[in-house]
Amino acid sequence: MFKNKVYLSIGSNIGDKESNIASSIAILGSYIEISKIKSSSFYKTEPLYNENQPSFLNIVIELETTFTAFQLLDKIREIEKMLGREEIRQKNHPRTIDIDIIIFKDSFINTPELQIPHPGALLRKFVLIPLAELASDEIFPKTNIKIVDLLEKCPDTSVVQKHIIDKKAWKN
Ligand code: PH2
Ligand code: MG
Ligand code: MG
Repeated sequence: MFKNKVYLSIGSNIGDKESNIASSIAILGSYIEISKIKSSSFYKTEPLYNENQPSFLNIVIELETTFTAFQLLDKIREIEKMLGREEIRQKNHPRTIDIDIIIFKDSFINTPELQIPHPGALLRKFVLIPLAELASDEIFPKTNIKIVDLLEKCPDTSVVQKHIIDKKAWKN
């Protein structure tokens, strides 16, 4: 079956952030419909939009999948629930895990429940910096601009720092 190349942004700012992110990757990798997962470095990032909350850990992962975008969204919601994310939650409040589809092949989707490419991605260094690590020379869908050039133009001035991961969190 045809495989779609996908980029996901993953963030956590409650509890053991490293292990929350590690678990989300492990669960994604357990589906036979998902393969070739590659992760960016981890970044410690200043919270955007609601500054009155703990700092985030953020990464971007690349993967291939035979899921459609909406099937992947369903799985992501299940994984977020498994990892303790509360279902009814105000926008921009702390979360154990948040997994957002940034790019799904060259798809353009604009529905109330799913927008692809992610409309906020170009304004967020916590997305563009790890994305550029994996795909700097790729064109961001619908912009005709390389990801590395989008990062250069990004107006976001928040702090995004490389974070050395604690290998113990990855043993389970
Ligand atoms: N996610 C948000 C809002 N603000 N800030 C950072 N640093 N990292 C995030 O993942 C993040 C955010 C909404 O999903
Ligand atoms: Mg989000
Ligand atoms: Mg989300």
